[in-house]
Amino acid sequence: MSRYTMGAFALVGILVGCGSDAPAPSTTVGEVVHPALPPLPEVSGLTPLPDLNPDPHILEVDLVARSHAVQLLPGEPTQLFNYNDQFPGPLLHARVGDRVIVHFKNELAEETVVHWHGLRISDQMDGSPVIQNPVQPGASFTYDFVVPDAGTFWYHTHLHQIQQLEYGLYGAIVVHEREFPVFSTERIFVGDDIRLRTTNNQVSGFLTSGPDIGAGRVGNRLLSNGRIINGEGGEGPVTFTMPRGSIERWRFVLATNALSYGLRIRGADVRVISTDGGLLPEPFALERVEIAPGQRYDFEVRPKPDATEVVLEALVLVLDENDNVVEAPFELARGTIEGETVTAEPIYPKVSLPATSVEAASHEWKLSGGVVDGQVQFTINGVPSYVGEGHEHVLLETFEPNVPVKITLSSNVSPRHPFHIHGQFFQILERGGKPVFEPGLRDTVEVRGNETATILTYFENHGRWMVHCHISEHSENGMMADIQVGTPVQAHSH
Ligand SMILES: [Cu+2]
Repeated sequence: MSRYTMGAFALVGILVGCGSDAPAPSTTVGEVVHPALPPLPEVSGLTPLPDLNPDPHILEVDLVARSHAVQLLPGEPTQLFNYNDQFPGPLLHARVGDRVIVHFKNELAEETVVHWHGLRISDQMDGSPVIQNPVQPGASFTYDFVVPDAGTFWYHTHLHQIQQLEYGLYGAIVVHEREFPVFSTERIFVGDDIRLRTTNNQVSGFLTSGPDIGAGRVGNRLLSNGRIINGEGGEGPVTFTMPRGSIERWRFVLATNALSYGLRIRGADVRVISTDGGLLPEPFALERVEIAPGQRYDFEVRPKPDATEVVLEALVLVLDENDNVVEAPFELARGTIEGETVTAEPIYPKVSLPATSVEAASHEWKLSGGVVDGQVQFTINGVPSYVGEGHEHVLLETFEPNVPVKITLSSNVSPRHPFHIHGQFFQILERGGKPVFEPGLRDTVEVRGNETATILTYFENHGRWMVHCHISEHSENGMMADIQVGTPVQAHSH
């Protein structure tokens, strides 16, 4: 057996989740030796997709969207839309520079597309319903791209997102650095919420007005890796054991329609090591972070010497018994300390971010909304873009590639707009005109009501890209447009 094939073999073994602690053999291609990807333990339903391709630099998978019944609560199973009958969808695990081929089949009774959130790939593969014909019921589409950046990402539907995302069409993506820091264990958690009928456990009806449209749909149940963690009958947090002395990497993706919350890890010394766009130049310690729909964080987690458990909590605004809005903690994941180990310090690769102290043209994107002809309509710079069944987006602006641009986003309606720019990363510089400490690359920034947020981006990735609020109820009611970076390419993949 050639060393090449052996490498592939090792990769496949890891992807199917072999639980061995022994170091996996390295992958050798020509003269370049890549250490094998670290195993990601199966954490309550996040099963990596088996790789159909023996080439260690190609991840080739089958992905099917279809209706799927999940036992979320005692009694009737909940009818969802899922990828490969998994909730969340299967984990995609690759290394930066790998080619990813996804043979996607739509077995839903309605059209859909798949968007690879945060991956700076070609716009032809981004899942834009403007560029790609939506995948009709029974039809297939092959997504084929090279992953350019390491980090924690996710994939999800980008059509009829109010319903399809609520019904569970999402999954996580882990892309490892070429020289990745080695931890005792890596774990990944995906947060979500869902609104279920109390009578029969089914996803409750979608309202076309009122708070659901105004602030976005918020659930009555919180989910962690597809498990209900609050209220009666839920499975509770994801649980596992971790030895004292371990140093773990915990990745987190927020896949809600609209709910933002705080994240806190108790019982450990914690540093934020990565944001949407990958590792930070300098990890930092913080009591808690705020996370908005679409965003990601990676944490370095070291159990405190006297801790008996390490708990990941969502800090969510709820109504107390006197109808006051208060913040309450909900356990997403709980590691019980068991045994002891000695862990080598993880070695982080050198990371430098694009310069922010630069001359840059200033642009303004005003996020707004109101009632037009009895219909709630959201707008960017006064223009609603995505309304009803049409798949056309207004072209908001054209940018030169690789030129720094400052964009000040402002919101005069709604509590918040987590604003997502496809195919690009940016850095958050200011809020309300004042510098803020929100380090790292982002693809989504939460713009709070009556506040401005100023970002800086270099628009490094050519193409036509969607820009939109990640609250599905806002994007699908107008707060979604396209930008063009560089010269448009005439030939589309229609
Ligand atoms: Cu919004």
